[in-house]
Amino acid sequence: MSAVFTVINPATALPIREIPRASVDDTDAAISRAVVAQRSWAALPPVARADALRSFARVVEAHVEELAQLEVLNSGHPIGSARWEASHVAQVLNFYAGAPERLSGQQIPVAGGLDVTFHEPYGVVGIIVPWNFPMTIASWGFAPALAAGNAVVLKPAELTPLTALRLGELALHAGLPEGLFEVVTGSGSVVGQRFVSHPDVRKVVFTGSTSVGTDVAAGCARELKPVTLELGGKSANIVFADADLEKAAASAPGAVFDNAGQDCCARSRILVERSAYDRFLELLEPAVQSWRVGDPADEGTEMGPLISASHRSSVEGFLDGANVAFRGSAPSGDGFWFAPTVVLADRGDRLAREEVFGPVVAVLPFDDEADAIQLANDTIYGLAGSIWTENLGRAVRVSRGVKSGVLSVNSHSSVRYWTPFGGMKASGLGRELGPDAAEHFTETKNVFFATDAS
Ligand code: TAP
Repeated sequence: MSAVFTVINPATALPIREIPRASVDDTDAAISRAVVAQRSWAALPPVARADALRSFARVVEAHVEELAQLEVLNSGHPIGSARWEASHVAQVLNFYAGAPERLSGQQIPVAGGLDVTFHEPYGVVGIIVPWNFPMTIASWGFAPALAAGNAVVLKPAELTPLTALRLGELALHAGLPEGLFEVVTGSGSVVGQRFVSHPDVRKVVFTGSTSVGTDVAAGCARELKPVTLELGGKSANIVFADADLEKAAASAPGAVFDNAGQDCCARSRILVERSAYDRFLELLEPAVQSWRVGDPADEGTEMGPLISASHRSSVEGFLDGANVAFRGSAPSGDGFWFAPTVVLADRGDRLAREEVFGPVVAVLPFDDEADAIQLANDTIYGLAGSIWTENLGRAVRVSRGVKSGVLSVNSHSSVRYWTPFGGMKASGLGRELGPDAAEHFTETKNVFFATDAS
């Protein structure tokens, strides 16, 4: 394996720059620096850690445009989305800057003394992130982990390391101690695996495919190391005939084609009640055709290219033998372009069950409420989903019946940093974000102080 790898601009297929590929020794050195830095970080007064994270947030805020432009270049994200992502990192840091002073333990009544609990940091936390949302997903791990008194070693995906590297520099610029937040670039099989096997990495946060996540979890089990997994999805957008069909159809392209469908929460199955099926498709077609695909640097663009040539081939493979209803448009020429595609699928079809991770959506009819729930749950995944209905009781029943970690009714929202996020079944283990995330980066210690005089 070469000591460097070349980062490519997915909108042009041109090289951007070469990035070092860390060896096991390089990774071990980063972990050793993190071990040292963590001891002093955890010993700081909570207010000092809070101040340092607020300062990091301010520096990120001041660099939103630079980070956004890097993401446009490296990931092909539309500039509007990339700005949102960079601002989101600052907001996540600000939110968890409130955590150090709120990590209260308990006082538990015990005869003959005083029993109290402490939230102790794990030590060094290893965070492995994918290429689809490089900086936001990283921040969901590093902000609460740092807030709880841990050091972080972060491995970005080889395809998209640029914003993570810049965040590492900005952390130092903000005054975070050397070694506390180490960004280690390189391959998953070397750097990522070393996070799993190294005895000083005491917790792993992995976001990526279900197959690699399963291996990471198995490796962590061998080391008796806790792991959080955020994995794949095949989320359902369930549209009942009593819904506001215009609104449901107008919002459906954004729910699946955002980030070119390379979104674990993509509503890549649209399930429509049979009596509204034809009308819904009529409304969906113009919405898909007006979805703006093009140069990610252009302010009006809603969708950029796919991340790589090989990923485009994999997405294309899903269209073999598929019943394509209609497609949107995409630029031709260099870059890994793929037009948004709507497919009419049957229940057993690969497109109805497997994650595409591209701008392809399968539309399926259902008969009634029970059938909708059964169909929504007919996948190994359980990450996100949406329910469109004007019937409140039905909205409650269906949202309780669908086995997914993150659902929204009459909207497609998935991620708010102050609410919990994560999947059921093959979509993951554990939760990120929300009010409890910092606590998830601690172990509870119980201490009994005897007070009896004798
Ligand atoms: P993966 O191939 O699983 O890669 C994810 C990360 O794991 C990358 O940094 C990768 O490194 C690293 N990795 C690869 N092999 C590894 C190993 N043996 N040990 C440790 N780390 C290893 O996924 P992807 O193709 O990048 O991302 C797409 C998948 O991620 C989709 O299934 C998607 O649904 C899922 N995803 C889920 C979520 C949430 S929040 N649930 C969010 C985003 C994406 P390199 O590739 O750099 O070598």
